[in-house]
Amino acid sequence: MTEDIDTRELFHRYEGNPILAASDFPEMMNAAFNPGAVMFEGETLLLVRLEQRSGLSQLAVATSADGRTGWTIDPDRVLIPETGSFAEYWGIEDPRITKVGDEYLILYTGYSAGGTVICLAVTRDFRTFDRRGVIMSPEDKDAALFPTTFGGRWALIHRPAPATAELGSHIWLSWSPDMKHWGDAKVLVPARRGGWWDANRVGLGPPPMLTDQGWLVCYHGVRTTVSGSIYRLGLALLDRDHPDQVLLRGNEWVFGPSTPYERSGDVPDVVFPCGWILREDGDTIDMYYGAADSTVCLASASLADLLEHLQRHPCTESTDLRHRRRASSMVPPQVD
Ligand code: BMA
Repeated sequence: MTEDIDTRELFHRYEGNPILAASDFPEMMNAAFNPGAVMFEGETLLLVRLEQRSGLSQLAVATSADGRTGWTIDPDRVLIPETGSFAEYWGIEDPRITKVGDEYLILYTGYSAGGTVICLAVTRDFRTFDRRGVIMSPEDKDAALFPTTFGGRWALIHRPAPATAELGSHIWLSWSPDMKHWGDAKVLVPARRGGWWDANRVGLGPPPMLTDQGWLVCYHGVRTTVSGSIYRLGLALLDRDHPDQVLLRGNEWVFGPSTPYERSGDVPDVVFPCGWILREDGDTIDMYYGAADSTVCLASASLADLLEHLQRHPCTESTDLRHRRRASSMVPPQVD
């Protein structure tokens, strides 16, 4: 860690970005992006969202010894939308992977004909996947599990969407005794309002990462502009034993689209990570993200830097939802 943390970027892009594109996969695909990431059998394993030319997505495995180069793609290691499934009717997207014992729990978005749902599949080898079905009904997405229970209960971070967009889409945390029945839900990270970079819509990025200060959370915030949305990333820290308590939330975004491969593509101005890996030095975080809904990229950061940044730039805005009604009544009327 160096002194000038406030005057330099926290994340450093890999110079070989993008590390994977649709053309790296055997079948004709439109795009490869938004990968989950985990260490598996000593290698970096990405579960990549592959969007077919039909527009529907599936998930495919890519592995690499150094997490940067020499990706191996085995065409048999895929999770494809279940035939006849209502929940996966229009494909499956954006997996987040949590290792629990010998099992890898994959939460992904099912694009159902009734809206987006959160689905769970369990694997030990990333060859066969045991589908456990829908765990959150529409509209919900951007979900991950913690790798441990808290007082005998599992915790889930997710992002339901309200019927009225004006109310904002916030990150929630729900509890379950058995990973099937979820409740006791509470807003964890509300979207801010007004001119904030994370106004109106936020969602979890990779699964929470345990640090000596608590659970580090990376989330995306969406800024809506006259020329489209900008997806950027921010940080929060949750209490180690009570993950429904937010210890810190950053004020500023820490990573946003700036390179040509992030600023142009199928959906311009999007960085969207679903996985990160803490390397063996205990400090280097490799974050794998989708760039512009088109390719898979890598950016790395120092864990100590991220935690220090959070301490130095805590949230200054009241995100107490009880203030939202007044805040929203202050929103000027839309003008065409
Ligand atoms: C979100 C998700 C992501 C996507 C992003 C930008 O709502 O659907 O899969 O990368 O929008 O298009």
